Amino acid sequence: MATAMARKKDAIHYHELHRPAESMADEVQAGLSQTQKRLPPKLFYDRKGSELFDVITRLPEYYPTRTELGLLRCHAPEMALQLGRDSILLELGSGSSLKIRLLLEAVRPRIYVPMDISRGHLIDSAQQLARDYPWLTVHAACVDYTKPWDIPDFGPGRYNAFFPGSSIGNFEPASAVQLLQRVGQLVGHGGGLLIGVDLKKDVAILENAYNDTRGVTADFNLNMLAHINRRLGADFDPGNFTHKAIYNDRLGRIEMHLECTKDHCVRINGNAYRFRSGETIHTENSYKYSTEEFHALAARADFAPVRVWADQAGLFSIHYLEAL
Ligand code: AVI
Repeated sequence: MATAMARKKDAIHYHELHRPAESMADEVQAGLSQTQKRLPPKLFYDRKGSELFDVITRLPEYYPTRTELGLLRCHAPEMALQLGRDSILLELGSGSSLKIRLLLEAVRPRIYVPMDISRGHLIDSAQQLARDYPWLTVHAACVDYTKPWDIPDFGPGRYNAFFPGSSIGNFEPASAVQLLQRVGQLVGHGGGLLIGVDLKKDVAILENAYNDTRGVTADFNLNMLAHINRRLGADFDPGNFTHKAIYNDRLGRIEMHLECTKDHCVRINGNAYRFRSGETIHTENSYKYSTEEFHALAARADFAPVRVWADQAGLFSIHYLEAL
C-alpha cells in the first residue's frame, strides 16, 4: 500500500490519488476514433452529472437505489455481523455517502474511506458525514478506480470494502474481475466485500429504469458532452444528440448511447471528428447478473460467496463475499 499526502480539510482527511488531466484527452480521442464511437461512463460524473445521478436514484422508474436501500435497512444487523466492528471500511464510488449511513452505527468502523472520482461531491459528502458522526475518522480519497490505484496505509486491522449501487455492472466482465481482484488485494486474505448487484429481470422494467418520463437520464447522458466541452475546450452541441437506452438480451446489459441527429463535425483538442446522422456514441453498459452468474464472476477474482440478500420481487441483490 502506498502512503499518500493527507491533509485536514475541515473534519476529514483528504487524499488526492487521482491525476485527472493526464488521461481524459487521450481517452476521449481513443474512444471517438473507433468505428463504434465510445466514451467512458466515468465522464458522466462532473459536479452536475453527480447531481443528476442523485436525482435519477430517486426516480420512480429507477428501482435499484430504493430496493438496495430497503435491503440495507432491513438487514443492516446481519451485514454488520459479517463485516465485524472496528474495521477499516473502504467504499468504492461513495457519491453522496448516503447508503453507508445505514450501516455505520451497526458496523462502527475504525476508519471510513469514501473513494470517488468527483472531487467536489466527495469532499462535501465526506464533510457532512464527519459532522453527523463525530466519533468516525473519515479519510476521503479522490481516485479513479477504473485505473490501477492504491490506498493510503492505515496500518494493521481488518479491511472491508463496500461497493453498493451495482456500479460493478458498469464494467465489462473482464474488467469487473480485475477490479474485484484489486479489491481483494486491498482487503487482504479474509477481508470482506459487501457489494450491490442488479439482477436480471423483465426487459420492460429494465428499459423503463433507463428511459424515465422526466428525461433526467437523458440529461445525465447528454451532460457528458457538456463536461467534455468544459474540460477539453470541445465544441459538442448536445442539441445534435438524443438519449437512447436499450436492453441487449444476448449480453445481459442495458446499453446507453447518444444518437446523432444530423451530419456534423466536432472539434476537440485540435482534432476533428465526423458524426453522421443515426450513428451513436456508446456511453455506458450496465450488466445485470443472476446470483449464480455473479458468484461465478467473483470466483474468478478469488472471492468466496458467504451470504446474499435479495428483495421479494427479485429486483436487486447484496452479496457478502470473502477474499481467499
Ligand atoms: C452507477 N450505475 C450503477 C448506474 C447504472 O444503473 O448502471 C448508472 C446509471 N446510468 C443511467 N442511470 C443510472
